[in-house]
Amino acid sequence: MNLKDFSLEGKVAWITGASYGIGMAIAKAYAAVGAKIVFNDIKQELVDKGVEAYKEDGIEATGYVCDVTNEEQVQEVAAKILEKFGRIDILVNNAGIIKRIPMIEMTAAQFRQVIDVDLNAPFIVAKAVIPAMIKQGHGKIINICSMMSELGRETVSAYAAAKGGLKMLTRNICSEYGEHNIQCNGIGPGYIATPQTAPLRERQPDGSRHPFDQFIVSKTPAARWGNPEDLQGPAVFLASDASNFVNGHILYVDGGILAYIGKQPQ
Ligand code: NAP
Ligand code: GCO
Repeated sequence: MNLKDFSLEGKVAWITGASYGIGMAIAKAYAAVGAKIVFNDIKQELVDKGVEAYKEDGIEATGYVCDVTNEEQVQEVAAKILEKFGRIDILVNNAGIIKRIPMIEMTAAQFRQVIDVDLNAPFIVAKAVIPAMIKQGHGKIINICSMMSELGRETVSAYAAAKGGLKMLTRNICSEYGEHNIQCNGIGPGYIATPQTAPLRERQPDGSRHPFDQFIVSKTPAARWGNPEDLQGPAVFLASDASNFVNGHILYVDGGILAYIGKQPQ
């Protein structure tokens, strides 16, 4: 075992939706171990903010405006990356949305929108990079899954359907392209403190903690929310040569949630 196996020196990594939050934390970790960072986001304003934030950390990230549900835009970004760097070693399908609406109140259009961003888009982006990865003779694809790849919860039917599907897309990419030395794995974050989960942590008018916040802390053996930084080590591992025989796996980074039935009554 050579610890250099964890290095990403000289590799090119594309992280989708990485102008803040989990995607940015992963990108910063990749840069710290030597990778060149490319990211996209849906709005110019977000891309500009992202580029600035990377710069503050001494990272020269390349940012593109691109809607991951738009196959033409995604293919264009893949072509630009190949033109600029000549390779795409790592793809992280991070961009995602959630709609917390009881299923019988959710419109079919809202359901489809979540499926489009959280499931169809990872297919579109992976499809855009796999040919280059085959040519290179190697590639790493990491799909950001969720607790909802395994568990259900009130109000997140579309998200759970998409993230469950993303788990199976991960296994299928592994099955279909593993022989080309492409490893496709997932990371299933537990409850991570980011803007996406901010509504679940809002203080109550009387200053007390949100009931969902209390519920998550009691449901997590680690007894806390995760931070985007908790995902950095696992993400580096799955992007690096240290994981070359790990394929089709979902690595849950959840402080133990999936292992735990919940606090027993006192
Ligand atoms: P997030 O709010 O989901 O951030 C994702 C980024 O993707 C945002 O910048 C967002 O832009 C962008 N995006 C949305 N739709 C897009 C599109 N069509 N094309 C391009 N970019 C798009 O924040 P996050 O909490 O860091 O989540 C990152 C990933 O982790 C998501 O896949 C999420 O489902 C997953 N995840 C999060 C948690 C958690 O607890 N936070 C737990 C498990 C899994 P906008 O700001 O404009 O929306
Ligand atoms: C929710 C969703 C997400 C979670 C995450 C869990 O319960 O609202 O599941 O917001 O943060 O995806 O892994």
